[in-house]
Amino acid sequence: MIVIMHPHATPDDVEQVKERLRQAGLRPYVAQGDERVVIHGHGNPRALDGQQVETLRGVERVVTVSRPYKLASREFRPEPTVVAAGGVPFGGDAIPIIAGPCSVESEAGLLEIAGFLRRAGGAALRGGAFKPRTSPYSFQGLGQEGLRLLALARQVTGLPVVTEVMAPEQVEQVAAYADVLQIGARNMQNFPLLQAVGRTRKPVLLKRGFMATVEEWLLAAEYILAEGNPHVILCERGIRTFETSTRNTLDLNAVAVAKSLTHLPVIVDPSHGTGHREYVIPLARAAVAVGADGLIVEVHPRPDQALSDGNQSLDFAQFQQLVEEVEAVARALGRRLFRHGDEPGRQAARDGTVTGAGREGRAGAGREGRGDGQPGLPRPGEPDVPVGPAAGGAAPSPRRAAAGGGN
Ligand SMILES: [Mn+2]
Repeated sequence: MIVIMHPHATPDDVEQVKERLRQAGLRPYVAQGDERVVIHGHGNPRALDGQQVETLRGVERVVTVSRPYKLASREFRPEPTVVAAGGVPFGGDAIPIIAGPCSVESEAGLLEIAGFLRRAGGAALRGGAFKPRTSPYSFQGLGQEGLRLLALARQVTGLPVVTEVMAPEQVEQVAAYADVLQIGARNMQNFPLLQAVGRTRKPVLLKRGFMATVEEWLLAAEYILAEGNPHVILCERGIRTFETSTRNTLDLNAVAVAKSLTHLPVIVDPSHGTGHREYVIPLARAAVAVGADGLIVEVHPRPDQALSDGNQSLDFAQFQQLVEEVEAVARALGRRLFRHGDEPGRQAARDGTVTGAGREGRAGAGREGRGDGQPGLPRPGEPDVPVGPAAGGAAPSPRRAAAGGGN
């Protein structure tokens, strides 16, 4: 049972509800959001009549959620959540495409890609600074320098930045640069990491583990939501099956299933989902057709020289083709591609979002936090964090440009 309190409910009102839940044998768990308190009563859902609880002072409504994930469920929040990531809405009518190299390799290369994407219809820039590689001998990423280059690319192009965080102790560092914190497939059940990103207010891109069920994926999202961060975007990226002709089997079933079970936006990664560039465009079309709220694809100007995942990276011409074809599918379904430069007021009005807090802020799922209500990071809720002093005025770095290799 989930009890959503009025924004003006007093601490006494909250205490009274907790006591009532305890009397019924339920364990109360208080989530303190920015606007209101939400109390979960864990235990037998039939132990207490929700209508009785609704009559208590300060209670706005009571929701009985039968799913193991509560805050992520459609039962809790029937309407779709729109997550605004650096000004780009995920979960509305518009379909954003996140694109970029697998790894950040060099300044010149990253700026070349970002500039192209901005012109070609990319909504956000992806790029790994910290890379989880299957082999310890594979390229591990540029780390801090990669973060700096991503922030520089954002400054130059205006594209928000999506990058992976691999460990709880990295969250503060990555959150200082990124607009979206990516949790990779291998970390989907790294629960301390999920909690750490949950304590920020940065949008989180949660990739599905390649051996995780949809329910496990949604429970992973629940870890983030339960810490008070409502800005979760789910990403299907392929699962491991007996099939060997593709790197993974892109599970588009899961997109349809997840969309019916959760209010969170669901996007698709056809690059890792297939592992071969010739299949990326067809599966991108299919993803949009099945109802995905966005795409994330790997793009590299010279895929044969990429330091990681060159096989599945599109070149620039292929990315343009993807945009055209996906746009046609979106239009056939009454949706459209998100493009920067669409007049912002109109875009926001159509999507029902004005700012990151706009649409989510209104309803229950948007604003719960943990009982302690402590934001984990110094700058919660800021959609954009400047390049920062570490960038040293964003001066070009010849050292890195030279060391970058592939680019
Ligand atoms: Mn990759």
